[in-house]
Amino acid sequence: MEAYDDASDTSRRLILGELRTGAKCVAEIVAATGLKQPNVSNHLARMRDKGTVRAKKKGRQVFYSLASAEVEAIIHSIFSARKRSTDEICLQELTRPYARAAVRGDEDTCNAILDRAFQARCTLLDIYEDLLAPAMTMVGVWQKVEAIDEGEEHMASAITERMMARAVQVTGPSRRNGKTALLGCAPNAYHVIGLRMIADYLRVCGWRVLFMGANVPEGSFLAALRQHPTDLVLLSCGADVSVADTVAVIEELAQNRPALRNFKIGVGGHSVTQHEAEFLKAGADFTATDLRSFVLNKLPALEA
Ligand code: B12
Repeated sequence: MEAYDDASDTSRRLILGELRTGAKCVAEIVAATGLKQPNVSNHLARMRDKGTVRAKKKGRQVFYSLASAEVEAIIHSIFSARKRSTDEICLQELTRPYARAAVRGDEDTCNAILDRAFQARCTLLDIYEDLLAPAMTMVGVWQKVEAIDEGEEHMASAITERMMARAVQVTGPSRRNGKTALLGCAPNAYHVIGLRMIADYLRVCGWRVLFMGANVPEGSFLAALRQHPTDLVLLSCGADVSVADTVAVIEELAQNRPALRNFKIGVGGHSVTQHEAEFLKAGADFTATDLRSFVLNKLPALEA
């Protein structure tokens, strides 16, 4: 059924979510989703051709709604699975117990917390943004006030990376969308957990993902880009000490991209809030402060 296909696309899922509550015009959908108007119109036209939505003219305006009871049932089942996850457990309440277990090296408890999230059918986005990312922020606070030592921080990081491997296995990839993303950190940049979250999310959305991880040696990004036609290069800069190295990588990528496929460059990580201007000046097309804002504000255009 085409509706399942449409709901696997991030922008279309947002639009279909809005139409669940009744017919809406383009302006209302734009206001509710934050997507750009041409983007919304384009998706609606395609979904109308496929029989997922229908259009009805009222006066001078066109209102869109889900095309049939069958489509409504499919969209309802997709969204109620998502809703149940937030109804049954509150991931934010599990953040502290998770972080405490992770710094103690108590992987069994971390696994058990993750199992609860799976049972409640939480999405990968919710598990990453509402449980694992805030838990790691908490670990950072504890380390800063010296309530834990660096070894415990490392242990929590390693456990979290293993939990993410589990979460992404459970979610599984959707059908390939034909796009390729290359992800990595500049030389001497070691904050990789956030970037891995982006990589996992792209993979489940159907992207081909080339994940190079932390501390990618000089020249390796270009070597990989020559080998693999790539639509998007994503870098993470987790600490201010890595800004100069990250800027150097962006400059090198931006200089070489006309000769390669004209890929977009995006930067995220803890340092983008303070250093966004430097990354954009070096040639990045965008920055994003977290996974959810990347998914909502940047991914739709990249997938269009
Ligand atoms: C774990 C950790 C480490 C681990 C990293 C292990 C690993 N495998 O990644 C280790 C021990 C290696 C480490 C080292 C250091 N760290 Co550290 N670290 C942290 C900690 C506790 C958690 C980071 C984390 O994983 N967070 C969870 C993830 C999910 O969050 P995130 O990285 O921000 O990612 C999210 C977004 O930023 C975004 N995102 C991230 N990348 C990308 C990329 C793209 C393209 C997009 C779209 C989005 C995106 O999406 C993610 C999900 O929302 C933070 C504390 C904190 N408040 O964040 C400090 C922190 C980031 N570290 C810090 C520092 C200073 C360091 C060191 C310099 C310490 C030292 N003196 O050696 C070194 C630097 C190493 C280096 N050169 O890279 C500072 C940075 C402050 C600053 N402004 O510079 C922090 C904030 C701690 C603090 N409060 O002082 N660290």
